[in-house]
Amino acid sequence: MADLTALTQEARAEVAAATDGAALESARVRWLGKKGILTEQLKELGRLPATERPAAGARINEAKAELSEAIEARRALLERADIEAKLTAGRIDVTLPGRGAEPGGLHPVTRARLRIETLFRRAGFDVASGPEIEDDFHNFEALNIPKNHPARALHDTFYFPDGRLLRTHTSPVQIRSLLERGAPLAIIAPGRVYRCDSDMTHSPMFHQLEGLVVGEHVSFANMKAALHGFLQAFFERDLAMRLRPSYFPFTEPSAEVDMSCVFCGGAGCRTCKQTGWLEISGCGMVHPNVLKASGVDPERFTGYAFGAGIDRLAMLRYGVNDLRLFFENDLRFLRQFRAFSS
Ligand code: 2U9
Repeated sequence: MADLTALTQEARAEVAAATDGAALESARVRWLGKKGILTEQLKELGRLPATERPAAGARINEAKAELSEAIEARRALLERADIEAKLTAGRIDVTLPGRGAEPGGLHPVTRARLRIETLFRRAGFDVASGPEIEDDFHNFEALNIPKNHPARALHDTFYFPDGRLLRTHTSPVQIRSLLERGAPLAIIAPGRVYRCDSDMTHSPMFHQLEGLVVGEHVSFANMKAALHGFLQAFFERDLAMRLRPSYFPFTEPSAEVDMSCVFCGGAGCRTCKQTGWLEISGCGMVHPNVLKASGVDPERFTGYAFGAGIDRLAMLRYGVNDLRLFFENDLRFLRQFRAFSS
């Protein structure tokens, strides 16, 4: 029989020299396979005297077991090294700057609306909302605009085949609030409104802010102070404000609200058409018919209401000269508002 110790040493050296799984496997087959060198040794046992066979067989099996263990240990080592190599090659450098991580920002109209909501909340108003698809009663009838009233023609209403409509103002929100909550109450209703009208200064969808205060001693003077206070807070400056007589079916008396031009301070410029004034809102004392339709006793309660365009407020605050820019969603335009807080 061959020298088992020498054979085992040679086999171990081969295993130790294997640098990948394939080399290791071929070493295993060469030494421990069916026709492997150590396996062949077992077949030689028959040539030994019977008394030596058991001891010799045991030594061969021991050598086979040791080699098998060495092969498995080497396999585990190579596999670990392989995983380490893969991890090193695929390592992600978390300190590298990110790619394309552009922060988003709120739309300027949203910023203006949030700013308006904050200021009115601070003054004790609740923020109310309601459906954009309305019925004739909440959008017109309850607001003292009966069928065939000329004011309906001014509203350019989008109708659905079933008679429902896209609200033309946020006034129906306030009718619903009055019907649900009753008086006294102080709310603003900001939101989208729709009119079948589109040109340089009109969009078929725009954003309105309306406000309503109903109580036992609510006066025209209260309204004037609230509106002036709001405009000064919104534009963060001292502004002059004036009221001009006007007409709305849902308020009596009614007025248009002008403020001194935010661009020229009243001296006269292109934006204010050299008048020094900008038309910014409409307002008035809630018509008794409107209070009645909302279940409020007009003998006991009075109220004021106002309406303004949020888009226009945003244009004036941020210096935007074309309403359509708000609706095109051109990123080059929108990006300019990222830095504003509100
Ligand atoms: C109730 C009672 C009264 C809401 C009012 C205006 C005056 C007004 C326009 C301004 C520019 C609409 O955005 S705009 O086109 N609105 O002038 N709106 S008073 O009056 C109400 C609302 C609800 C229950």
